Amino acid sequence: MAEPRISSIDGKLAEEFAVPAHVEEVKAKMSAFATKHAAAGRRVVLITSGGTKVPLESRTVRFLDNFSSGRRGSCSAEYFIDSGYAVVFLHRHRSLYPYTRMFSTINVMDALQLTSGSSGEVLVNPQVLPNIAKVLKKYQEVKDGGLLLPIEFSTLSEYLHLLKAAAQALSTIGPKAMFYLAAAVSDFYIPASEMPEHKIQSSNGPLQLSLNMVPKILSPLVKDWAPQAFVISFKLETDAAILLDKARRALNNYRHQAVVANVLDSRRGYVVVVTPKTQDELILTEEDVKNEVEIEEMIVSNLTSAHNRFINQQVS
Ligand code: 9Z3
Repeated sequence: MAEPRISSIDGKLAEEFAVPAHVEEVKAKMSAFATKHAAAGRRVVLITSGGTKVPLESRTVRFLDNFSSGRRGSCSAEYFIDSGYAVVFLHRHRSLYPYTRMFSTINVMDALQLTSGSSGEVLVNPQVLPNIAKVLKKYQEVKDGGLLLPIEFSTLSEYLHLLKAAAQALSTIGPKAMFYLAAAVSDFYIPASEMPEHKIQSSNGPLQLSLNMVPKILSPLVKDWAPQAFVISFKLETDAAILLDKARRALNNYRHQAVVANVLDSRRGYVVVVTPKTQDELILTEEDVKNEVEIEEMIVSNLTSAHNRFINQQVS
Protein backbone atom coordinates (compact mmCIF):
# COMPACT_ATOMS: atom_id res chain seq x y z
CA MET A 1 0.00 0.00 0.00
CA ALA A 2 1.28 3.49 -0.83
CA GLU A 3 2.45 5.61 2.09
CA PRO A 4 0.11 8.55 2.83
CA ARG A 5 1.45 11.76 1.31
CA ILE A 6 2.98 14.07 3.94
CA SER A 7 2.36 17.58 2.71
CA SER A 8 5.24 20.03 3.17
CA ILE A 9 2.74 22.32 4.87
CA ASP A 10 2.47 19.86 7.75
CA GLY A 11 6.19 20.33 8.45
CA LYS A 12 5.97 24.10 8.12
CA LEU A 13 2.98 24.28 10.44
CA ALA A 14 4.76 22.28 13.10
CA GLU A 15 8.00 24.31 12.84
CA GLU A 16 6.88 27.88 12.33
CA PHE A 17 3.51 28.16 14.05
CA ALA A 18 3.19 27.51 17.79
CA VAL A 19 0.95 24.49 18.37
CA PRO A 20 -1.92 25.23 20.80
CA ALA A 21 -1.68 23.01 23.91
CA HIS A 22 -5.30 21.84 23.65
CA VAL A 23 -5.36 20.93 19.94
CA GLU A 24 -5.66 17.14 20.44
CA GLU A 25 -8.43 17.57 23.00
CA VAL A 26 -10.36 19.87 20.65
CA LYS A 27 -9.82 17.45 17.75
CA ALA A 28 -11.33 14.59 19.79
CA LYS A 29 -14.36 16.78 20.60
CA MET A 30 -14.88 17.73 16.95
CA SER A 31 -14.50 14.12 15.89
CA ALA A 32 -17.11 12.91 18.40
CA PHE A 33 -19.45 15.76 17.36
CA ALA A 34 -19.16 14.88 13.65
CA THR A 35 -19.64 11.14 14.22
CA LYS A 36 -22.67 11.64 16.47
CA HIS A 37 -24.46 13.99 14.08
CA ALA A 38 -23.64 12.01 10.93
CA ALA A 39 -25.01 8.88 12.63
CA ALA A 40 -28.22 10.83 13.31
CA GLY A 41 -28.45 11.64 9.58
CA ARG A 42 -27.28 15.23 9.89
CA ARG A 43 -24.72 17.05 7.80
CA VAL A 44 -21.96 18.94 9.57
CA VAL A 45 -20.54 22.30 8.55
CA LEU A 46 -17.31 23.74 9.86
CA ILE A 47 -17.59 27.53 9.78
CA THR A 48 -14.54 29.72 10.29
CA SER A 49 -15.30 33.26 11.37
CA GLY A 50 -13.53 36.49 12.35
CA GLY A 51 -10.01 37.80 11.84
CA THR A 52 -6.65 36.39 12.94
CA LYS A 53 -4.17 38.09 15.23
CA VAL A 54 -0.52 38.05 14.06
CA PRO A 55 1.86 38.64 16.98
CA LEU A 56 5.02 40.73 16.54
CA GLU A 57 6.67 39.47 19.76
CA SER A 58 6.42 36.04 21.41
CA ARG A 59 5.52 37.67 24.74
CA THR A 60 2.96 39.57 22.76
CA VAL A 61 2.39 43.26 23.35
CA ARG A 62 1.73 44.22 19.73
CA PHE A 63 0.03 42.38 16.89
CA LEU A 64 -1.43 42.87 13.40
CA ASP A 65 -5.16 42.36 13.00
CA ASN A 66 -7.93 42.99 10.46
CA PHE A 67 -11.44 44.35 10.07
CA SER A 68 -13.53 41.15 10.25
CA SER A 69 -16.42 41.34 12.73
CA GLY A 70 -17.50 37.71 12.45
CA ARG A 71 -20.93 38.71 11.28
CA ARG A 72 -20.85 36.59 8.11
CA GLY A 73 -19.84 33.47 10.02
CA SER A 74 -22.12 33.87 13.05
CA CYS A 75 -25.14 34.78 10.95
CA SER A 76 -24.54 31.89 8.53
CA ALA A 77 -24.27 29.47 11.48
CA GLU A 78 -27.90 30.27 12.38
CA TYR A 79 -29.13 29.63 8.83
CA PHE A 80 -27.18 26.36 8.57
CA ILE A 81 -28.78 25.17 11.81
CA ASP A 82 -32.20 26.18 10.44
CA SER A 83 -31.39 24.07 7.36
CA GLY A 84 -30.73 20.97 9.49
CA TYR A 85 -26.94 21.11 9.82
CA ALA A 86 -24.85 20.71 12.96
CA VAL A 87 -22.22 23.47 13.16
CA VAL A 88 -18.62 23.54 14.36
CA PHE A 89 -18.08 27.26 14.85
CA LEU A 90 -14.33 28.00 14.72
CA HIS A 91 -14.27 31.68 15.58
CA ARG A 92 -12.10 34.50 16.79
CA HIS A 93 -12.37 35.04 20.54
CA ARG A 94 -14.95 37.80 21.21
CA SER A 95 -16.05 38.14 17.58
CA LEU A 96 -19.77 37.96 16.80
CA TYR A 97 -21.46 34.76 17.98
CA PRO A 98 -24.67 33.10 16.73
CA TYR A 99 -27.85 34.48 18.38
CA THR A 100 -26.04 36.87 20.78
CA ARG A 101 -24.77 38.76 17.68
CA MET A 102 -28.14 40.50 17.53
CA PHE A 103 -27.50 42.16 20.87
CA SER A 104 -23.77 42.74 20.56
CA THR A 105 -23.95 46.53 20.72
CA ILE A 106 -26.21 46.63 23.76
CA ASN A 107 -24.95 47.44 27.24
CA VAL A 108 -26.50 44.74 29.41
CA MET A 109 -26.98 47.21 32.28
CA ASP A 110 -29.28 49.27 30.03
CA ALA A 111 -31.36 46.19 29.26
CA LEU A 112 -32.10 45.25 32.88
CA GLN A 113 -34.16 46.89 35.58
CA LEU A 114 -34.34 46.27 39.33
CA THR A 115 -37.90 45.88 40.63
CA SER A 116 -38.85 48.36 43.32
CA GLY A 117 -39.57 45.77 46.07
CA SER A 118 -36.99 44.40 48.49
CA SER A 119 -36.67 41.03 46.70
CA GLY A 120 -34.05 42.42 44.30
CA GLU A 121 -35.67 40.85 41.25
CA VAL A 122 -34.33 41.81 37.85
CA LEU A 123 -36.53 42.43 34.81
CA VAL A 124 -35.60 42.58 31.14
CA ASN A 125 -36.60 45.69 29.23
CA PRO A 126 -37.94 44.27 25.94
CA GLN A 127 -37.55 47.64 24.22
CA VAL A 128 -33.80 47.44 24.67
CA LEU A 129 -33.66 43.74 23.75
CA PRO A 130 -36.21 43.36 20.92
CA ASN A 131 -37.21 39.74 20.15
CA ILE A 132 -35.21 38.49 23.13
CA ALA A 133 -37.75 35.80 24.09
CA LYS A 134 -37.85 34.40 20.54
CA VAL A 135 -34.07 34.41 20.15
CA LEU A 136 -33.50 32.95 23.62
CA LYS A 137 -35.91 30.11 22.88
CA LYS A 138 -34.08 29.29 19.67
CA TYR A 139 -30.68 29.54 21.40
CA GLN A 140 -31.77 27.14 24.14
CA GLU A 141 -33.17 24.65 21.62
CA VAL A 142 -29.88 24.70 19.72
CA LYS A 143 -27.93 24.26 22.96
CA ASP A 144 -30.14 21.44 24.23
CA GLY A 145 -29.91 19.71 20.84
CA GLY A 146 -26.09 19.97 20.94
CA LEU A 147 -26.17 21.45 17.42
CA LEU A 148 -23.44 24.05 17.87
CA LEU A 149 -19.86 23.29 18.88
CA PRO A 150 -17.98 26.56 19.51
CA ILE A 151 -14.18 26.55 19.25
CA GLU A 152 -12.15 29.73 19.74
CA PHE A 153 -8.92 31.02 18.23
CA SER A 154 -7.11 34.31 18.58
CA THR A 155 -3.80 34.02 16.75
CA LEU A 156 -3.05 32.91 13.22
CA SER A 157 -1.13 29.89 14.63
CA GLU A 158 -4.13 28.76 16.64
CA TYR A 159 -6.38 29.18 13.62
CA LEU A 160 -4.14 27.11 11.33
CA HIS A 161 -3.63 24.22 13.75
CA LEU A 162 -7.29 24.11 14.78
CA LEU A 163 -8.45 24.20 11.15
CA LYS A 164 -6.16 21.27 10.32
CA ALA A 165 -7.51 19.36 13.35
CA ALA A 166 -11.09 20.17 12.30
CA ALA A 167 -10.47 19.01 8.72
CA GLN A 168 -9.04 15.72 9.90
CA ALA A 169 -11.83 15.27 12.47
CA LEU A 170 -14.61 15.92 9.92
CA SER A 171 -12.98 13.88 7.16
CA THR A 172 -14.41 10.72 8.77
CA ILE A 173 -17.90 11.69 7.57
CA GLY A 174 -16.77 12.14 3.94
CA PRO A 175 -19.02 14.21 1.66
CA LYS A 176 -21.47 14.97 4.49
CA ALA A 177 -18.95 17.51 5.79
CA MET A 178 -18.94 21.07 4.49
CA PHE A 179 -16.18 23.63 5.09
CA TYR A 180 -17.34 27.26 4.98
CA LEU A 181 -14.16 29.28 5.33
CA ALA A 182 -15.42 32.81 6.02
CA ALA A 183 -12.67 33.88 8.44
CA ALA A 184 -10.41 36.72 7.28
CA VAL A 185 -7.04 35.03 7.60
CA SER A 186 -3.77 36.94 7.44
CA ASP A 187 -1.60 36.32 4.38
CA PHE A 188 1.53 37.42 6.27
CA TYR A 189 3.28 36.37 9.47
CA ILE A 190 6.55 36.36 11.40
CA PRO A 191 7.89 32.81 11.83
CA ALA A 192 8.43 31.66 15.44
CA SER A 193 12.19 31.40 14.81
CA GLU A 194 12.45 35.08 13.78
CA MET A 195 10.14 36.57 16.36
CA PRO A 196 11.71 38.63 19.16
CA GLU A 197 10.84 37.31 22.61
CA HIS A 198 10.42 40.64 24.36
CA LYS A 199 8.59 43.83 23.60
CA ILE A 200 10.10 45.69 20.64
CA GLN A 201 11.77 48.84 21.98
CA SER A 202 10.91 52.18 20.41
CA SER A 203 14.26 53.45 21.67
CA ASN A 204 15.81 51.36 18.85
CA GLY A 205 14.23 53.75 16.31
CA PRO A 206 11.68 53.19 13.51
CA LEU A 207 10.37 49.66 13.12
CA GLN A 208 10.87 47.78 9.88
CA LEU A 209 8.95 44.54 9.55
CA SER A 210 9.63 41.72 7.17
CA LEU A 211 6.77 39.25 6.96
CA ASN A 212 6.69 35.79 5.40
CA MET A 213 3.82 34.44 3.30
CA VAL A 214 1.35 32.24 5.16
CA PRO A 215 1.20 28.77 3.55
CA LYS A 216 -1.95 28.20 1.48
CA ILE A 217 -3.87 25.97 3.87
CA LEU A 218 -6.66 25.30 1.37
CA SER A 219 -4.34 23.12 -0.67
CA PRO A 220 -3.67 20.36 1.95
CA LEU A 221 -7.21 20.71 3.27
CA VAL A 222 -8.69 19.77 -0.12
CA LYS A 223 -6.02 17.27 -1.18
CA ASP A 224 -4.99 15.55 2.03
CA TRP A 225 -6.95 16.36 5.17
CA ALA A 226 -10.58 16.17 4.03
CA PRO A 227 -10.48 15.05 0.36
CA GLN A 228 -14.15 14.00 0.17
CA ALA A 229 -15.64 17.09 1.80
CA PHE A 230 -17.59 19.95 0.18
CA VAL A 231 -15.31 22.97 0.50
CA ILE A 232 -16.19 26.65 0.11
CA SER A 233 -13.64 29.42 0.43
CA PHE A 234 -14.29 33.16 0.49
CA LYS A 235 -12.50 35.73 -1.60
CA LEU A 236 -12.37 39.31 -0.45
CA GLU A 237 -11.16 42.25 -2.52
CA THR A 238 -11.52 46.00 -2.31
CA ASP A 239 -11.29 46.37 -6.12
CA ALA A 240 -14.41 44.85 -7.72
CA ALA A 241 -12.66 44.76 -11.11
CA ILE A 242 -10.34 41.90 -10.10
CA LEU A 243 -12.72 39.95 -7.83
CA LEU A 244 -14.17 37.33 -10.17
CA ASP A 245 -10.87 36.62 -11.86
CA LYS A 246 -9.29 36.01 -8.44
CA ALA A 247 -12.18 33.75 -7.40
CA ARG A 248 -11.82 31.67 -10.59
CA ARG A 249 -8.08 31.42 -10.09
CA ALA A 250 -8.61 30.11 -6.54
CA LEU A 251 -11.01 27.45 -7.85
CA ASN A 252 -8.48 26.44 -10.50
CA ASN A 253 -5.61 26.26 -8.05
CA TYR A 254 -7.28 24.40 -5.21
CA ARG A 255 -9.92 22.40 -7.09
CA HIS A 256 -12.53 22.84 -4.38
CA GLN A 257 -16.27 23.25 -4.92
CA ALA A 258 -17.10 26.96 -4.60
CA VAL A 259 -15.80 30.45 -3.86
CA VAL A 260 -18.01 33.14 -2.35
CA ALA A 261 -16.63 36.37 -3.78
CA ASN A 262 -17.28 39.70 -2.06
CA VAL A 263 -16.06 43.30 -2.00
CA LEU A 264 -15.32 44.90 1.37
CA ASP A 265 -17.79 47.80 1.14
CA SER A 266 -20.71 45.92 -0.41
CA ARG A 267 -20.29 42.58 1.40
CA ARG A 268 -23.54 42.86 3.33
CA GLY A 269 -25.68 43.24 0.20
CA TYR A 270 -23.91 41.57 -2.71
CA VAL A 271 -21.87 38.39 -3.23
CA VAL A 272 -21.17 36.07 -6.14
CA VAL A 273 -21.08 32.32 -5.60
CA VAL A 274 -18.60 30.98 -8.14
CA THR A 275 -18.30 27.27 -9.00
CA PRO A 276 -16.39 25.65 -11.89
CA LYS A 277 -19.56 25.78 -14.05
CA THR A 278 -21.74 28.51 -12.54
CA GLN A 279 -21.71 32.06 -11.28
CA ASP A 280 -24.67 33.10 -9.09
CA GLU A 281 -25.07 36.74 -8.13
CA LEU A 282 -26.88 37.13 -4.81
CA ILE A 283 -28.26 40.62 -4.24
CA LEU A 284 -30.30 42.11 -1.40
CA THR A 285 -33.01 44.41 -2.73
CA GLU A 286 -34.23 47.52 -0.89
CA GLU A 287 -37.35 45.54 -0.05
CA ASP A 288 -35.20 42.76 1.48
CA VAL A 289 -33.33 45.30 3.58
CA LYS A 290 -36.65 46.78 4.79
CA ASN A 291 -37.82 43.29 5.74
CA GLU A 292 -34.53 42.61 7.54
CA VAL A 293 -33.61 39.78 5.16
CA GLU A 294 -29.92 38.93 5.52
CA ILE A 295 -27.73 37.96 2.57
CA GLU A 296 -26.38 34.99 4.54
CA GLU A 297 -29.81 33.35 4.23
CA MET A 298 -29.37 33.43 0.43
CA ILE A 299 -25.76 32.25 0.57
CA VAL A 300 -26.65 29.32 2.85
CA SER A 301 -29.65 28.37 0.71
CA ASN A 302 -27.53 28.42 -2.45
CA LEU A 303 -24.75 26.32 -0.88
CA THR A 304 -26.93 23.77 0.90
CA SER A 305 -28.61 23.01 -2.46
CA ALA A 306 -25.19 22.64 -4.08
CA HIS A 307 -24.10 20.38 -1.18
CA ASN A 308 -27.20 18.21 -1.79
CA ARG A 309 -26.29 17.79 -5.44
CA PHE A 310 -22.67 17.04 -4.47
CA ILE A 311 -23.76 14.27 -2.07
CA ASN A 312 -26.21 12.79 -4.59
CA GLN A 313 -23.48 12.67 -7.25
CA GLN A 314 -21.26 10.64 -4.91
CA VAL A 315 -23.88 7.93 -4.36
CA SER A 316 -25.20 7.65 -7.93
C1 9Z3 B 1 -14.76 36.93 3.65
O1 9Z3 B 1 -14.62 37.34 2.52
C2 9Z3 B 1 -15.95 37.30 4.52
O2 9Z3 B 1 -17.10 37.42 3.74
C3 9Z3 B 1 -15.71 38.64 5.30
C4 9Z3 B 1 -16.93 38.88 6.22
C5 9Z3 B 1 -14.44 38.53 6.15
C6 9Z3 B 1 -15.59 39.81 4.32
P1 9Z3 B 1 -17.42 40.11 8.49
O3 9Z3 B 1 -16.67 39.09 9.32
O4 9Z3 B 1 -16.78 40.04 6.99
O5 9Z3 B 1 -18.88 39.79 8.36
O6 9Z3 B 1 -17.14 41.53 8.97
N1 9Z3 B 1 -13.84 36.11 4.21
C7 9Z3 B 1 -12.60 35.67 3.57
C8 9Z3 B 1 -11.57 36.74 3.56
C9 9Z3 B 1 -10.22 36.27 3.13
O7 9Z3 B 1 -9.29 36.61 3.78
N2 9Z3 B 1 -10.07 35.50 2.05
C10 9Z3 B 1 -8.77 35.17 1.46
C11 9Z3 B 1 -8.55 36.05 0.26
O8 9Z3 B 1 -9.45 36.79 -0.14
C12 9Z3 B 1 -8.78 33.77 0.95
S1 9Z3 B 1 -8.97 32.57 2.18
O9 9Z3 B 1 -7.44 35.98 -0.31
